[in-house]
Amino acid sequence: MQKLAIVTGMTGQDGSYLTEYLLNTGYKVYAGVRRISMPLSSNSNIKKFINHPNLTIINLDFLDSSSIQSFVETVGKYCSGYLKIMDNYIEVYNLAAQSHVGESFKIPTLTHQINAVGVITLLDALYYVFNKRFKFYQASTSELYGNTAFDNKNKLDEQSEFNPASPYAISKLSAFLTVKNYRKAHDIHAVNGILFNHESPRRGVDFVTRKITDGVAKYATGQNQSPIQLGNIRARRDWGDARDYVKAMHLMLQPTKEDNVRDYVVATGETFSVKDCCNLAFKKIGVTLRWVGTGIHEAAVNNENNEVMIQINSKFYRPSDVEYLLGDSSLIQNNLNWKIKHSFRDLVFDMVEHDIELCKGKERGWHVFP
Ligand code: NAP
Ligand code: G4F
Repeated sequence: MQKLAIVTGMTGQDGSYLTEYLLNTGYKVYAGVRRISMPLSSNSNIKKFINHPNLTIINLDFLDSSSIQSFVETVGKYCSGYLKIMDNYIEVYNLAAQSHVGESFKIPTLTHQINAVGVITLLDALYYVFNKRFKFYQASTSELYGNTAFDNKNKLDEQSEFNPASPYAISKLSAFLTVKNYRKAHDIHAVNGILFNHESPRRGVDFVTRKITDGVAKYATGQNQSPIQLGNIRARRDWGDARDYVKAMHLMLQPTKEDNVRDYVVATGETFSVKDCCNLAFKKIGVTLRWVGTGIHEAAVNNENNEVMIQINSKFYRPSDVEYLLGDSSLIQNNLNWKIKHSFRDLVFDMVEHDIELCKGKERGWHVFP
């Protein structure tokens, strides 16, 4: 029988890959999307599958509790026949969020409203409409750890201490605890994926990897020759490929063995600095960077001709930053057979290549899930 899923945040990086993956796997998907003034079809993340016959798009805004309730009730009506059959569940993937950590310092209340209060409202509505006949995936994050691993450089796993260091992380910790409480109190298959950073050609351009690959592409195609402006280039992240990570989300809602219904860390086990990302992205277009200066005066120049390629701009510093993230995803690899397929180098090269094609006015045909 055809499986059913709800995806929130479909227009974002992960939501678009996950929806595409579920549709390709034969699911019927109900996607919650907030109203915007531009037509949805102009969102390049989703235009490939927006007219898929198994995709139903319904308005959903996490800033409005009535919108959340009416979204769930609408899906409930569509699914009533399916849920009359014993052992049928609807899978809910909650990916909607104000997901920018730096911005969360400027809009903390909005961030908390969407990322924390929105999750309580959604779970409450789901429980009211579906009772226990839904499984719930929450997009949790390695930001929960803050700087727990900064001094000892240990890998972070499901047992490591949380130390949130931003309004974003605090909102996500609230949602994490809400989900755990639903699992324990109501015996619902509700789990948190503690995902470390993951990137792709569909990443928003204000996240650091895509900002770098976009800047490199504009330089390579002659569209912009001014240096890329960055903040904390020493920060290290465990960067994976979003296309591997959406498969982990799906796996987390499949287990039937009770022990495997739990929160999982999803990470590559390798860490790179923002500087490493810059070096790799420029390498893809044949430019070797040389780093000069220190602190706010640090810069990267083209080793061949001393042209300045990267500068520091204090505007991109955060009031507090997470300096070091490195995860251990052994548990999900062992329990659910999740696999890492793409390396960080391949990911950065792929993003640069994609951005160069975008600059040239071409869009590559993505065959993400053959
Ligand atoms: P993203 O590209 O920023 O996508 C966020 C999605 O949430 C978009 O579809 C956005 O819709 C939607 N959204 C924002 N505010 C909303 C509102 N008020 N009502 C309804 N929808 C709203 O984020 P992502 O990188 O795909 O991440 C997906 C989820 O995973 C997020 O919850 C994020 O916090 C979490 N996460 C991400 C990473 C990562 O490295 N990517 C790691 C750990 C956890 P619009 O298009 O209308 O803005
Ligand atoms: O790319 P970022 O903005 O990602 P960040 O803050 O790690 O958050 C992302 O990953 C989290 C998982 O750990 C998600 F939960 C979250 O939703 C989001 O997807 O910044 C990465 C690092 C930071 O240390 C930042 O200070 O890069 C540093 N950085 C340096 N210059 C910059 C810049 N970040 C941005 N966005 N822009 C800069 O110019």
